Amino acid sequence: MRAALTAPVTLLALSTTALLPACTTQSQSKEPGAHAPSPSNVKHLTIDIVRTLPHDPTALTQGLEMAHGTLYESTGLTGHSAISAGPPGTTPTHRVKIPAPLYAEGLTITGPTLWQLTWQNHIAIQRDATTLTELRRIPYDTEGWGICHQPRHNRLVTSDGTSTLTFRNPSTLKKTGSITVTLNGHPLPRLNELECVNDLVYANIWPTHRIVRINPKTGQVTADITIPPLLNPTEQHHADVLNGIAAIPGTNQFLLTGKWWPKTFQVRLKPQTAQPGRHTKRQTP
Ligand SMILES: [Ca+2]
Repeated sequence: MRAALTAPVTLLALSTTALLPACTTQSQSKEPGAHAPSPSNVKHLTIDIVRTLPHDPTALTQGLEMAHGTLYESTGLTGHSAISAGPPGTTPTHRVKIPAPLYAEGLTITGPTLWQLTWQNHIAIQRDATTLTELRRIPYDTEGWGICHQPRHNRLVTSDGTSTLTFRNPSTLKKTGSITVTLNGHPLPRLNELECVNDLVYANIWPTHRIVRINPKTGQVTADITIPPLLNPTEQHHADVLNGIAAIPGTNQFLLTGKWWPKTFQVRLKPQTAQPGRHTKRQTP
């Protein structure tokens, strides 16, 4: 169960290598020079914190998105799921509880409405984006993890915990295509919360404090973003992993939060000057 993860102390130690599938070994066993790897075009980025905002520490964040000054958040767990909306860092002005058996997951705004996924209920809920009132439910064919909207392509991008991003019709959620996400040629699984920014897709990798930027035309990861420990040890002890990415429209900044995090962080991306992974530290409770 995704929410049952109780050992975040181990998460920061997960390296890129640890997340790669077994095929990595295969490529290492080839004769030297047989298929020399090409230089990586993946940028290594990290973040600067612009400001820190409060976040509901009881919110098991599963989806985060911002539109027209309103921050939308979908929170999970059966019997505790909800959707909320309001100015960032304030008590939400709107909140709708989602009773069992539904377990809410990602959300995305599609103009005057929004879609909210469920994890294993095979249901997607369409809501009024202003009032959050439920408009309809439709069947959803896979596990629901992340979702974001690319208006210029008239499509939704969804994740299901694998390395596949699925493109969907924004009105019907029917599949219109898919792509396998790869990092240096290897499929990258556990894509979770998504954020569409123009033609690019950002995804955090469950269960890590790591975000990748994906070119959805090719599936290739173009940037590997290391998120340093954002919570102090006491806060992290009561929290779970990072799982919320919301681009702030009109800026190059993002809001980041996580499951049961007491804070939301407004951040901007910057190049990582040290070698990737070298300064990744274990976090102690
Ligand atoms: Ca998002």
